[in-house]
Amino acid sequence: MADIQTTHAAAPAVIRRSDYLPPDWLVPDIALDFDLDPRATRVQARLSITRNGVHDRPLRLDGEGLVPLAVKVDGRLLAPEEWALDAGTLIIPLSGGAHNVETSVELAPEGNSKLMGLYASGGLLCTQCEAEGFRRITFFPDRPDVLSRYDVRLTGDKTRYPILLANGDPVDHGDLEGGRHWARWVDPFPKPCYLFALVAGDLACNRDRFVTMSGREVTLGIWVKDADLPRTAHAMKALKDSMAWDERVYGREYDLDVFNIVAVADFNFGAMENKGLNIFNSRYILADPATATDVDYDGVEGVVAHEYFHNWSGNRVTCRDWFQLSLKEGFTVFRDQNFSADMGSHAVKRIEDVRLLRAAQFQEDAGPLAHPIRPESYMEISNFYTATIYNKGAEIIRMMALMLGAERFRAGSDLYFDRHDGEAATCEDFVRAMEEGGGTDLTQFRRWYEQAGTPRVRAMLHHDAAAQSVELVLEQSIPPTPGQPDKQPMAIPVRTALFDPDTDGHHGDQLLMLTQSRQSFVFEGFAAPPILSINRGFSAPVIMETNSSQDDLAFLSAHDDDPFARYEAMQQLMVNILVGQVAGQAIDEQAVVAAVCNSVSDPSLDPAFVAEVVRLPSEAYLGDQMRLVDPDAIHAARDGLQQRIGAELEPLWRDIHARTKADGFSLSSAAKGARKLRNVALLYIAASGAQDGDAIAFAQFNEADNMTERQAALAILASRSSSERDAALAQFYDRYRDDALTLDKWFQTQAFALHPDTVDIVAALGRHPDFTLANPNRVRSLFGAFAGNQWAFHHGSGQGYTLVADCIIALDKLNPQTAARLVPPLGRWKRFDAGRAGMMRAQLARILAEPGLSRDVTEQAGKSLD
Ligand code: B3K
Ligand code: ZN
Repeated sequence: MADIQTTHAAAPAVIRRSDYLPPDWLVPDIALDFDLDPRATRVQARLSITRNGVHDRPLRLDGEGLVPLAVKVDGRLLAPEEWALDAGTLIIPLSGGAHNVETSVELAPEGNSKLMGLYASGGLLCTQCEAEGFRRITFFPDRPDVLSRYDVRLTGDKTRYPILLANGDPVDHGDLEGGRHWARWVDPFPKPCYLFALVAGDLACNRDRFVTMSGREVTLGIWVKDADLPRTAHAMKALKDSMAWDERVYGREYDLDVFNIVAVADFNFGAMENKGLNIFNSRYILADPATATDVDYDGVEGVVAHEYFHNWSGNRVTCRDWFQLSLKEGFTVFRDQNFSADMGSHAVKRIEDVRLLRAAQFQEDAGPLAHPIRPESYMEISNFYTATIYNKGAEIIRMMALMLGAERFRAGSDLYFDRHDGEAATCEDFVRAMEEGGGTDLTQFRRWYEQAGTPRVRAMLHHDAAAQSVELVLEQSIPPTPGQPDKQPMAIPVRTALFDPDTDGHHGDQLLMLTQSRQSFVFEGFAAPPILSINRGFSAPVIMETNSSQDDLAFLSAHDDDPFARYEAMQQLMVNILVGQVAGQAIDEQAVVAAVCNSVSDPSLDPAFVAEVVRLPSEAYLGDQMRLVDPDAIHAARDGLQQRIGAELEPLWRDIHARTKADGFSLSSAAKGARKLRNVALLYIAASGAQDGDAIAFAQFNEADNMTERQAALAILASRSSSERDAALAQFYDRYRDDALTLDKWFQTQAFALHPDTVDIVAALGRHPDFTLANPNRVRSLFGAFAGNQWAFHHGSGQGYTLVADCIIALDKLNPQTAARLVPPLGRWKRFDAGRAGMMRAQLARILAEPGLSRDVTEQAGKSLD
């Protein structure tokens, strides 16, 4: 592969964790004055600064794209030779230990297509500062360990911007001449600048209240466009549930008089936890039965909770530097996962979380962008908001919680919050608090923060009939990852049980600690060989390999009392068949058909759980199980098994589909579970080859009173070739063309479709009048979804690679952060045949050769080519 030459600009500078130095200057207080205008917003900043330690270094204030209109120190206007601008940074030599520094700049939010800093979205002005957007608003030491009290005054046109919001509590407001008005907000809690926010616009409010555990009343507001008000009830409920949950489970109370959330249509991420003023991608706020699926409802609940929980895990205790990002993100994901589990089903939530971890994080850990949850270096921090930092980070906290037990984990988290309240902390501070508060030694466990790569654990069970004992041998290995050729053994908590096949019971759930490369555990009292249930609850984020037979897996899929292990046994049963078939082996499918039949016929099981269990693993997950991915063979094998399960159990699926039809809409767990199972039944009816499959799906599409059933039917039809398919897509478009979030589903459903023409369809959709690169949701719906469709993206023609690369190149000029997130699928070339690998590399090289490429995309594409 050495033939590919790239001609690109010098690689961006590398920032290293080991280079951390405390800030030279602190900013205990900042006053900001915004004169808002979409084309010319004036920002005046007054910083009280103090020298940190003994040194003679000048004040350096980060800036990006800013031109200082005036610079004053202690009230005196500086002459241009008294300051300097170096690559955006404002440098002011100062002699004393404390000063007031004032700057003023002008911004054009309407022209800000990066959606970082102050920008315009649908008539609103809003901000996004994490990680380094504040430097696009004003000159400031833009690093998370500089904490300041903010006093913010917003002035703007009263008709255009009747609502003026910022962090903290509102303290004053008033009218001005010429139809203008102002508002002042003060946030008493010192915070890093990445948590700064403002919003100005014509917004309606869903207002509510929450009384905290100490009896303080908090005014809650969810601010949206007037027409969207009816779609805010679920978010408000989620917010109040989250506030109560954090008090009950972590003893953490809200601390300001108001808590505001604003929904915006153009947003690079899901949402942002700015102190007292969360700003959300509207897709995680707005929900009603006609346009939101149950997955969307759960997404709203989970993200509202996540951002709220950041008030403690992120805001009150923040990060010292961006290498510590998982300190707030991993912990907060763990908190939101447990909240959602408490609100719904623990079993189903765990399955969903593991499925996501495997799909996103295991892939990342196995590729060129693998990094530890506490990285050692980066070029562009925006590239490190990854599944590793978030989801693997959450698993690391989960393992600590498991090892410590609930009470000791709570003691550790109390110590962490209390000890570091108001500080910028490190991952090490968290681990130390867990050790001291929880009374344990996590020395070896710290390797989870240092080593990238998913550990592989091999489990072998040997029965000794004479000694009536079993020996469980566990071996761990961690594959090399970029910059880390050799790995040390991890401390891996493995929940295990040994089942007696005759009684269906087991001999107790045990937590085994695997700390060496190879370890043996002996269990006495087994006259007959038991069946191994291992990594129960997915106790550790590892790839587990066992010597379990298909019979053992079938047994566990019917009898395991740990719901995750039961799901896992069924998945493994399916994986073994499909991977075997792709390798050319004929493996009996009957065991899976029988196991699926058992699960759907067991009335004691929760329908939502059954729906998870009987679904085949995704094509991408099957690809991950193979050294070399053959997308066509995987698709054919999976399609074949789906058809067989559909056809053999057709009467059962028809029965389920008929009896799960609800009378009216409800968001109860039972109703959601019924819809989930109903949609799986429809999938299998359609897959069975039944003549009326498309008609049944089309009928569900037409008759559904909710988006969960309508979209599922559309997705099933989108993968087929029939007049019903075309009619459903056309009707969906006509009905929802003016509703951006719902129209996203139309794009996404077609991009995900397992249809032989998906590549051409996506190419055409990229030219559709409703497609725009300016809206990240729309881009993700089409090209993000498409890049996750293994069969289509890896089309043998290589056209899929070209499409995504074209999008990355065009988008990079507008919004590098969102463009960079599309790069990783092209970086998986090592897992594909030489033809595909060559084409993927050629696209990466083409991207890198693009003049003026952003730091974001340069880092991702450059690392992906290595
Ligand atoms: N903390 C924000 C992340 C925003 C990152 C933008 N590059 C969202 C969250 O994790 O809650
Ligand atoms: Zn977060």
